[in-house]
Amino acid sequence: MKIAVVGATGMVGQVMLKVLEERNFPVTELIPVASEKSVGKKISFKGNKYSIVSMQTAIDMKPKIALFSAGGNTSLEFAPKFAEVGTTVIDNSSAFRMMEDKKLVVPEINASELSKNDKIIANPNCSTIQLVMVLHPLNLKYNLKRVIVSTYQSVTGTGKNAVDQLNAEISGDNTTEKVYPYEIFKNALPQCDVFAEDDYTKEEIKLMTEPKKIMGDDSFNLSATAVRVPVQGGHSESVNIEFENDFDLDEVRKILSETPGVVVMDDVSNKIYPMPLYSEGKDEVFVGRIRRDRSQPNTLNMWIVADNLRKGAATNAVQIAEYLLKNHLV
Ligand code: 11C
Repeated sequence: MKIAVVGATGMVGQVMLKVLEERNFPVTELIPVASEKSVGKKISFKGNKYSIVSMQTAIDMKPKIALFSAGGNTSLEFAPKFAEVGTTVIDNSSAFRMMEDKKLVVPEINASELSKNDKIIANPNCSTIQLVMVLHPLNLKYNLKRVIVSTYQSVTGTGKNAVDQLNAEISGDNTTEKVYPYEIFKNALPQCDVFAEDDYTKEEIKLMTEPKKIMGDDSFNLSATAVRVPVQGGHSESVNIEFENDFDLDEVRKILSETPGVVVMDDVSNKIYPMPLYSEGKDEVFVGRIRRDRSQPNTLNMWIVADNLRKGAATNAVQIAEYLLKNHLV
């Protein structure tokens, strides 16, 4: 299968290539696409070298699937052009996520909504994906009432320049161009992305809107605070969940440990809990610190960690592609 990866030199694009390779996705021809300044450069994939091409060259080659991770404006301009030549686009930007006629997909939850007519499919925000992987199975059993999520997000979510800023600050170099409004080393920024409505950031708004669309349920309330921390291996989330119905903690652990793609790491007597250092490079969503909220009934607290470049972005996109292939939708 002819596959294009748009944004092939970016942080997510590179992980997409790695995940396609690792999962042995049946790529017969890879079409790596990046900005004009990278055209002609070579990248390696499954032992072969491929030249980076321009967007128009890639469109003319009519790939079956294009995995996009090149920013919202690029997606808005070029995803429809790929769709016009028959390519199915799986887009990692926020451009199409909340459009009514576009599907927003986490395969473990709602891939069955997909049909052959979906030519542009949206991949959710990274912090959303790890949250819904845990919320969804619990919602089916206990019925969500209200969720409060506070995130601790890796600098890799911002991109290469943010990783460079952190590493420069760690090494004492304060001359590197700053991506964030403040230093990130030895700091925590209560701002991920720009401020938007009602003094929430765009990241917080994504966290409060995308889960309802993916889960097909807007009957519960969601409130989010997103914080950037000097961490690289993944995003962490402290989540407080109030249910309509009461639960049993052992049953919660059992439900989550039986959920494909979720791993329970919850043994505090042995100091076992998820951490970004552990999740880095892994495809699963890790959950621990599962405990009752003592302040009110039917409520629990938990800690969710995942590699934001993997399940939060590249792996989820490749899983969508795998589903399309398996179900003859491309
Ligand atoms: C962050 N979640 O960590 C963002 C990165 O809408 O896909 C991904 C932004 C998006 O800042």
